[in-house]
Amino acid sequence: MVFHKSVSLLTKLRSRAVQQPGLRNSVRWLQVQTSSDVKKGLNECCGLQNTDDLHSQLKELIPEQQERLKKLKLEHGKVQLGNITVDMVLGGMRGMTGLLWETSLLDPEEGIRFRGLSIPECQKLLPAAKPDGEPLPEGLLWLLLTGKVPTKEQVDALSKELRNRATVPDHVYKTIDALPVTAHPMTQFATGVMALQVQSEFQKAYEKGIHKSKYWEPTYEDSLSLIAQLPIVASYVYRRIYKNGQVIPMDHSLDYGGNFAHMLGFDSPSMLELMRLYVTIHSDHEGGNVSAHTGHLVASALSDPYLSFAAALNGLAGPLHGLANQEVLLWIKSVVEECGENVSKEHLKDYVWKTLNSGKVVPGFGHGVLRKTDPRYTCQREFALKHLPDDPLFKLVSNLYHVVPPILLELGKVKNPWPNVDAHSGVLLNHYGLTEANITLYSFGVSRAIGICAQLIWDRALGLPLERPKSVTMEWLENYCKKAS
Ligand code: NMX
Ligand code: MLT
Repeated sequence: MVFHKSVSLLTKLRSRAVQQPGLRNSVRWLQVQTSSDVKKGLNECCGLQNTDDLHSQLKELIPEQQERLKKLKLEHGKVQLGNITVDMVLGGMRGMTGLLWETSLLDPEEGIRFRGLSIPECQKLLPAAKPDGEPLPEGLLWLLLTGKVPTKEQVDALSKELRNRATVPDHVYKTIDALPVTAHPMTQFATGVMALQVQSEFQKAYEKGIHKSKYWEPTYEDSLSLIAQLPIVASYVYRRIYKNGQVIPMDHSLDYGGNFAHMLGFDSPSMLELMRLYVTIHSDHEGGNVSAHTGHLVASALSDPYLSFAAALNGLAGPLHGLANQEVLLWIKSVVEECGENVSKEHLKDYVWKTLNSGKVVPGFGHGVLRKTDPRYTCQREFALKHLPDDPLFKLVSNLYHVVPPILLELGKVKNPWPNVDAHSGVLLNHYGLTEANITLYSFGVSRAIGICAQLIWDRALGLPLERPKSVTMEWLENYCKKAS
């Protein structure tokens, strides 16, 4: 039954793609996976044993992808991808193509595609906890790692595996407890991740002299354990700070996203669905964003997944990156405090100008790559329209969509005036009771591990080298430009 359903879905998507060029990427990817779907379908029909677990699938895929990379280097290694300008060097490397990142690709106009699939396609194709429900993040992890849409059975098995790996050693809690309860939640979270590092299989294997061709295996072990343990550490920090340390144990009948909401203390079915969506859409945003790039850079020195991800979390904690979701919620609450919930568009405009004139950015708007509304914003808006259409803060977010972009355009320097993912997330979590603004940040952190770790496993499988770009001084640039002119 599952097999027939997925074959008809694949057929539908393929025929749509013939008419929509934007879908061609997904289709190329769908064609690649058809043979293994057929094999799986046959196995199911004939009652053969299913050896399609995540680890075995990766093992099968790795040699193929290693060959692909080798061929790419050999045949096209000298092809130019563009010119590096002085502006790029001085402008945070914006627009400079310089990283290999397999799990996702960001189009400035269309937004993110996870292994070729857009967010709406993921919502349609990835298994959910209930009919027409939001995608399960475990399914996205599978997709990012293998490039294949998993079946519900595969996702359930992965959920179970993650639950089995979700035991956090006692010393981790003790390490967090050594910090004052007033320490920034992200400091407590990242400290917890560093304490988890003690268990790194990669580090142990490296010390024993593991051959480089096998690096990916302990990286896979560490990555899955880290992903499994993060919701426990994040919810421990939350409950320590805000709920007198009353910890809620994991529910072994729940999936990954559902359990995260449950351990934070929120059990309403809509909140569970929100958390599944939240974790899915924040997981990966190609390789150049600060957290992903940091994780990748640190890992390129053969630091293990715990060390690499802790570094990524510290990047995520900056207000221009992940902390923007906290800034948005605080900013929206400050609007309500000053102007009331039913603030008019005119007052809202004044408030936006006041923010800009005090030398601050309007949080939740703009992007380093995107040039249109972030599809992660759009899908959160659709969630709000379905589940909380009358929430006053949601209405405020909707009004901001009309008020902020023209003002940012008026500034004349902002390249993208449209809202990004962070413009919406805090208000949704707030609706279900997660009112403490900085919790939105750890949820982002839990989710981002899925993308960073999936790529890190591929970094090791493909043997990607130490990352070490060349830097220059202003004097060097001045001399170079003089000679060039
Ligand atoms: N409000 C005010 N000014 C802005 C904004 C904004 N929302 N966005 C860009 N600008 C300014 C920017 O500060 C820069 O000014 P200056 O030249 O004086 O330094 C100018 O416009 C040009 O910046 P851009 O090239 O458009 O943007 P850039 O790629 O440098 O930065 C962001 C991208 C995301 C850092 C920037 O848009 C921003 O600060 N947005 C608000 C913070 C935010 O929402 N961050 C979350 C990003 C998504 N995430 O989850 O990580
Ligand atoms: C992200 O999700 O990492 C942000 O949108 C920032 C980015 O992509 O640069």
